[in-house]
Amino acid sequence: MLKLYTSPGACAMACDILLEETGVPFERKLVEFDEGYLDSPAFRKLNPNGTVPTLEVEPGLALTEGPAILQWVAFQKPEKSYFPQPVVGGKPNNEYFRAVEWMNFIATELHSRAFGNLWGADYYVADKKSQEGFRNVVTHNLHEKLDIVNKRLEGKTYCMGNNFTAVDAYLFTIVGWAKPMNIDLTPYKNITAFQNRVFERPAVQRAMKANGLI
Ligand SMILES: N[C@@H](CCC(=O)N[C@@H](CS)C(=O)NCC(=O)O)C(=O)O
Repeated sequence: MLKLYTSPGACAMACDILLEETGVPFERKLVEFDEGYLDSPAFRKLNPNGTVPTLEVEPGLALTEGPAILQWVAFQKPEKSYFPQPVVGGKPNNEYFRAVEWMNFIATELHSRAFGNLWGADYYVADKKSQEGFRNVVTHNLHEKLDIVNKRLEGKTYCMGNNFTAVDAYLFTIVGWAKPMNIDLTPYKNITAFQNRVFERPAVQRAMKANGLI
């Protein structure tokens, strides 16, 4: 059986949500960052980066990196179109590249450069006073990116249109970090409407419950 290594509230929640959506049976291994599990030799053998999400797709063979895992999970149920097909009629499918574009934007601009730097400010910047300046710059950048996302969601039910996809699972998870980071999302009406819409999905609530988040 598939085994998802995840941690409550982490970026891996996106994979948890999508696995719940697909209905593919999987085992969930919840780990806490401070328990040392991710540094254990056994886990590092699976994922040398020592991060979640990690998806063991067969004994001893693991996939790492959220966007890759999300696409792998989506293609378990191609009929549900959780991710567009890369090639249609022998030609590159523009919708696929639009979805990849979203995934890359979320991974780099929102997940890593914005929220990742906010979470890690104490780690990246040693001096307390400089940390404040760093946080201000990162927060300013985050708001610019949220504005872009808000505009891209205008008139849409989900990121790719009417169909819920892996992109939505990822975006929902990452913008969900606004609350613990005290980032006010109320000016971003399309983002908050999107959050409410995604939260209504039973699979999302199952995943959040299993992680003790609701
Ligand atoms: N580039 C990786 C980043 C994964 C990552 O940084 N995960 C965090 C949780 S959101 C983690 O496992 N951190 C481990 C730790 O802080 O010890 C991906 O997209 O999957």
